[in-house]
Amino acid sequence: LTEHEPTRTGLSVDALHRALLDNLFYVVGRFPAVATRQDYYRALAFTVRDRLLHRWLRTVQTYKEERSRTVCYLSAEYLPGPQLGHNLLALGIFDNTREAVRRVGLELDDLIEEEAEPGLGNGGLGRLAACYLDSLATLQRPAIGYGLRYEFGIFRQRIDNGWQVEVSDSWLRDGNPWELRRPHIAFEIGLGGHTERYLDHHGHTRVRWVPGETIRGVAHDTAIPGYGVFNSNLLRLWAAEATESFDFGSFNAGDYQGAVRRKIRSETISRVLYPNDEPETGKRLRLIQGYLFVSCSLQDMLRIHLAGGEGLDRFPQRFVVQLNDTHPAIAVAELMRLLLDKHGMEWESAWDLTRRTFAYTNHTLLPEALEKWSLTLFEETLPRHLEIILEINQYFLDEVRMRFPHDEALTTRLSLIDETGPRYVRMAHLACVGSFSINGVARLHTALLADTVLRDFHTLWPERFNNKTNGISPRRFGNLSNPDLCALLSRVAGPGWAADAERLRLLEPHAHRREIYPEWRRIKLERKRALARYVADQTGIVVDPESMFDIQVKRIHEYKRQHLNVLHIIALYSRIKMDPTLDAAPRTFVFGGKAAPGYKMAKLIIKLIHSVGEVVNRDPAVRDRLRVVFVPDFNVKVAQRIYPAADLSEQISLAGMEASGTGNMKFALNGALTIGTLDGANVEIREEVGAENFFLFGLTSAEVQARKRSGYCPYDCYRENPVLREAIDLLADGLFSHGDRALFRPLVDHLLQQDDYMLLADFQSYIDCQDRVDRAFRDADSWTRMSMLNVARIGRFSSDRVVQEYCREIWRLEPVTIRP
Ligand code: DL6
Repeated sequence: LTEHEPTRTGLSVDALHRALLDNLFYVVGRFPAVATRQDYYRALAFTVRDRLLHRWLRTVQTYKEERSRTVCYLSAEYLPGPQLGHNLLALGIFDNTREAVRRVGLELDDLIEEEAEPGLGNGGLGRLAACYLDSLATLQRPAIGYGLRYEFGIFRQRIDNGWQVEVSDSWLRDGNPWELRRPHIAFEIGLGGHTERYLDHHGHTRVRWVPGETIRGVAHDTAIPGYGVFNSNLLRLWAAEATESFDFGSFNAGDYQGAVRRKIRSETISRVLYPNDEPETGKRLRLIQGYLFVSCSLQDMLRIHLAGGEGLDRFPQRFVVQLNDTHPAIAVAELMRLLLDKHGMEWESAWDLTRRTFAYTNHTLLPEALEKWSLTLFEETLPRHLEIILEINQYFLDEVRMRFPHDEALTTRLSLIDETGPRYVRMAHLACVGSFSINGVARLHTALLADTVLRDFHTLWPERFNNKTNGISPRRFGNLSNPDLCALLSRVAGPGWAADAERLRLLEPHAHRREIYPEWRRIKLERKRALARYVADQTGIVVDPESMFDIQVKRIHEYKRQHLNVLHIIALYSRIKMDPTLDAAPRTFVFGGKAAPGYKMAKLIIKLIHSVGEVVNRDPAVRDRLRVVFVPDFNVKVAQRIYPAADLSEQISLAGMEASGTGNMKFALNGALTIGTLDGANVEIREEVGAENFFLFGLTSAEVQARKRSGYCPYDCYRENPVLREAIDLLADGLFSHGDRALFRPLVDHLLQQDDYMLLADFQSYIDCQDRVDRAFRDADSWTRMSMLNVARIGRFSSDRVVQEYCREIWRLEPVTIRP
């Protein structure tokens, strides 16, 4: 029967094998004798895409026929990771494909390695968006992810003499077999220019925006298949193009460069993803980027809606739009503009509709990460939007004054315009005012939001606030990253946990069965060996897979406190040097993560990790006991190697700083134990896995605030703690910098004088906790049981659970089953 399966849709080994050769020849244009692995990867990707297209078109058709309510996720960032493995898993054809690839004499894993990953995000926020798209499709909810198709994603990180060097990421160089360019789905956006008033045929004053220039956004679509279901949703990314690609006027006048200048300028807009933590640089382009994808996305939604034959008043019934942080917050003003100026709606109706459409997720409490745009820039770039924002503000502040008539200070604080100095538009305020729901991403984060940065909004509209604790895809960070562990889980706890992670609980009764421990440990050791090989290949450093793998991978930022981890390494190093008989488990400290190119202190922390590593790794006195490595270019692909190999997960940000964290969940799902503070989602993870299976240290966020209020003096900690003093002095004296006392001076000075993130206050508690970790690790059986309990109890942090909460409590979205 399978012999007759169609080449483009069949799932048998035979059909896949035929399709692979077919695509190699007819799409990639190569014949087997000369084809490279990259050619085969592409041919296989096209083979899988054919099968996805079938599902995807069926899905679109069904959603349309059933007039399904759809969530549109607006996000400036996505980190979907490589697609091939993920899609094979979703389609349930991993084994058949492996076999089909073997028939051409290759290994599937080698082809999976060939894929360049789309680095269209900075870190947790972008990866979260990708997990949610995976869950939405798996839960059969109609959804479109909208974003930007950056030609260059987040930079690739090289390390040169311990320093981060940024290299451009041309992920599209070999083409992207997963996407479909949709030239017929394109929208124009305006920029600059001025506005004009005129009377419409009812005699009402209306506004016309006459932009100084226009640009086109063209859709590029990628299918997002659900796991084990027929639904396939859509990630639609916009690329900027010129409206006219060639200016014949300039050409005829002999200005040949001028003839294509506009095209080049327009296309620059979606050229590159901005690294975060970069204040002020390239501000205008960034504003335009945000506007481009937001405007195209809203125009697309209105097009789809109107094509369904319903009136605009029904738009909020059909679409709900989630703003992933404030990057797309301009959507509030843009939807108003489209409704008022393009569709001739009256202000009240347009505002009512807008407010019923948007919901906003906040992802940070860091004041410097709260976006604001100078009024001048806004006026130059989006003059009509500024008018609309000012009008929204006027109505909004009137409402505030009515409710709180004698509190002008409150009005000033709530205003969409910051007028304390040069004037700015506060994007978080715009998002709050324009949304019916405002959520944080972990219980503590939501509570702190309501208590600090969004306190006044919480006073005003407490009913709009809600919490949605983040989650991760068990498919990506379980099945794909750690297939051996997953096979064991399925055998012991039963299958089905990948689509229903709460079923991991079924592992719990087995956590006491010692006969399973050797296999549990063998799987971990295998993953550690694989990581050790990768580390040796990337860095030349040889590490011992039997040692404890103590890992911190995430963006490099002072608040995440990688340097606290380093202070522990220095302290441990000097303890072993002083007492070579010290009984401590051998450890390999693994770091990874990118620093924003303009963030000097973060880059110095990367240098610090390397410098300490250099001294420790070559010191015979600690040989076989300590190793420090930095895995370059941390991204989704590398992450999938790292989480499964971890024994200990470092989640050590200062309490109250990390909104949620999601790495913490990925580590635990792979059986690592956490050392962490009561920050972000750590709080809830600890509750779930049990306090006895979590290594807790540090101040609570309430204690942090109290210490800061009472005048925190880091120097006192330094003076009073000899271990800390020794560690800092070694650093300051140049032990790790070939005697150069200036290199780490900025870091030392900052710690001693300011220490914004209170490393010194938490130092001793961290060191003591690390001693507990050491003792626990040396009791292998007890450690294994704790590891199993972490996995068994981490199910709540599946992105499926969160997406269900979003669907129930914010989006009001029902499943739509797609039948083959
Ligand atoms: O919610 C996803 C992720 C959280 O897990 C991290 O704790 C948080 O730092 C991150 N936030 C951002 C915000 N950036 N901006 N603006 O990336 O979100």
